[in-house]
Amino acid sequence: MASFFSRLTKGLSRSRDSLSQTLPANSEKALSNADWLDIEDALIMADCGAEQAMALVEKAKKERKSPLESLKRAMIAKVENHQPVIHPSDGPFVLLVIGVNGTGKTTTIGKLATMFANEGKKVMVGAADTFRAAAVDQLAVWVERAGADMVRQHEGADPAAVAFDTVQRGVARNYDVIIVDTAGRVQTDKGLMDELAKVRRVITKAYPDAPHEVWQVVDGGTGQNAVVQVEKFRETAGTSGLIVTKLDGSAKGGIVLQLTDRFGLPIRYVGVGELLEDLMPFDAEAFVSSLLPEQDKSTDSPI
Ligand SMILES: Nc1nc2c(ncn2[C@@H]2O[C@H](COP(=O)(O)OP(=O)(O)OP(=O)(O)O)[C@@H](O)[C@H]2O)c(=O)[nH]1
Ligand SMILES: [Mg+2]
Repeated sequence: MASFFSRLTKGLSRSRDSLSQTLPANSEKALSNADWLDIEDALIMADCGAEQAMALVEKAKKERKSPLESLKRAMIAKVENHQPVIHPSDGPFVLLVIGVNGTGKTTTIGKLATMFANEGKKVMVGAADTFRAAAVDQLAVWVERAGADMVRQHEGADPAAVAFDTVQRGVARNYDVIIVDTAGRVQTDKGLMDELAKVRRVITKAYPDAPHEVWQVVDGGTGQNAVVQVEKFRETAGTSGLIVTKLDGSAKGGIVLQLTDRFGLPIRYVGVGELLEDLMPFDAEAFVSSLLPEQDKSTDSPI
């Protein structure tokens, strides 16, 4: 877990470095207005968005704690979300995974399938990305590694038919978890967004309360555009949670604060690399700590 935290920290180091310049790690001293403006700028540079950065600074300024601690608390309040994952009382948990091209959906499904399988669950994955045979093969590798099962059809098959088939079979054969992969699509492509809406509808036809969760995978390096992506996917497919990937790369991290604040959606997991173990449940406190200069306190051990 510690190395996990350090990978996340490394990816977000740019944001942290610029905040370190103005935010003293262990000072109780009040900051000047100019200092707070510098912090606001650093938050904007970290992809927090101008409105959000201003709101965070306003809130932190009013606190009586040290500036760093105050800002940290304000940021945690934005990203924290205690909504539990919806689990059906009986029958399989059905998860639909959606998002823009290349955000990491298939990789994340591989990681999730492995995680569930390691918990002793029987996992079925549906390859409803039928655009390219290679996409199905990529998923098959992950599924096999996870010891899960997969429903696939020929290249070019109707994704909704694959999704229906997956859920129907998963229910009939008493699987514990059913995960449906979908092709990446840009939110401006009406045809493909309609197709996604249809995938969701047929899943409900196959099994009335499903999908129990719809998770959008967002590339953490996307920046501001992630906001409109999430807005449109939510309208189309009823997104219930987010997974933010590639936080090990050049992502600046602040986008997570914008998304949680704007949509009130929980971040379920974050991706910090391409390997199986590089997916971790989202921890608000650990995440915010990794964006900020390290606190000079012995109690602040990583996770
Ligand atoms: N560094 C890093 N790379 C990642 C992460 N998650 C996924 N990737 C990589 O991102 C690339 C795209 O991942 P996929 O899982 O194929 O993405 P996708 O959303 O399924 O793509 P499409 O199906 O084409 O829309 C792959 O090279 C992955 O290894 C992550 O958390 N960190
Ligand atoms: Mg994919």
